[in-house]
Amino acid sequence: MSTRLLHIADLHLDRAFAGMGCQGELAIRRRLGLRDALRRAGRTAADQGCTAITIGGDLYEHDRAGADTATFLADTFASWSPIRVLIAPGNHDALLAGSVYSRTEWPANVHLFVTNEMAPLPLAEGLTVWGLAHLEPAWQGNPLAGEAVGGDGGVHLALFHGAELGSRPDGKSIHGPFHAADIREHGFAAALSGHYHRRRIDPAKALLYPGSLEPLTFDESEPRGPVLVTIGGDGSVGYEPLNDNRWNARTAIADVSGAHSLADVVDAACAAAALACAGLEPERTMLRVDLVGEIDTAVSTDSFTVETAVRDGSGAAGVRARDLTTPLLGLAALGPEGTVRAAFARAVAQAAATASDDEHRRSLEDTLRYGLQALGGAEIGLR
Ligand SMILES: [Mn+2]
Repeated sequence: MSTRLLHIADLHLDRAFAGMGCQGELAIRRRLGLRDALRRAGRTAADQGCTAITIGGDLYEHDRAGADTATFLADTFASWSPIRVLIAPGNHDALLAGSVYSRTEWPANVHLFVTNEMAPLPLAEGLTVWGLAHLEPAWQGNPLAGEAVGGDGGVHLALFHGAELGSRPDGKSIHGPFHAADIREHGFAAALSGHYHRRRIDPAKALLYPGSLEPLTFDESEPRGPVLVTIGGDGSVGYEPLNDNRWNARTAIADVSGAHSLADVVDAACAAAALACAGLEPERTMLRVDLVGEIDTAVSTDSFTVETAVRDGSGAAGVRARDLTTPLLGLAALGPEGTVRAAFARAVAQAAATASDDEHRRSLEDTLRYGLQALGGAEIGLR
């Protein structure tokens, strides 16, 4: 007899999406899209005959979630009954006094883990899910610090929000640090985790990160969706990723080397955007356009113009342009000897060549870039 669970994490309900450049209507559509993703997870769990949906934290964002989100969650979870809902709060939805978790009356099928040490919940014959909660956003405890479990036999799963230290992406915060080797060592057949937004299914280490259900930044590629976890009668654990995202995030690289005018820059950006969005529904696509290459400093790369043109050309719901170009510094680009422009460029370039450290050198490169743009009469957009 096997048991099925549907595992999700990092939904981030009520997210502002300001980091993706979303405002107004688009930000609202993205937030409604997160609610839709949760509802679809419930339908999937019912279709797949799941005993429970497990949520590995960051279900919502505490700073933005209010009474309406609480009601939405309580009603949605109640509609999933008799499927059980197991929740292990994370850093964005920490179990604080006055939080959505604390002040909501949850339906009987919801089980909230409320201590920052693993507590057991018997789920089925011979199957126990252990979970914990982040009680404050900055909690740095090790979720697997407690005693080993399972001395009495049976299958034991861990459900928590935490940062596996062997696979931490650059710059990702360390909330609830742990080592993958401790999962099995502590008697768990699997760790159903949350925190990293990229899907990671690692049967060898018994570690699962489902990733966020929809892309939350431009770097969050697809596919995305819940992961179906099947616990066999023999204690084996199987993982089946489901692809269910409705939104897409893409980055288009536009090489604008040799552009003579903003029109050339716009053309290159639109061509790259069309390639990157091929086959996607534009009205649910978030597109970042990176402008790269060496460009004459007299040519404007105005981001707002590029974004407007790309949005118009591709129909993408959201467009963000990044100027990653470097100034073209050939003699022809600097103009004739004896001009202020050439004298300025040579002086700064020489200083940059002999700069004592990287920070100073980068600062001089910015000086050169903005200075030449100003002398060339171009619109200067800060990067
Ligand atoms: Mn998260």
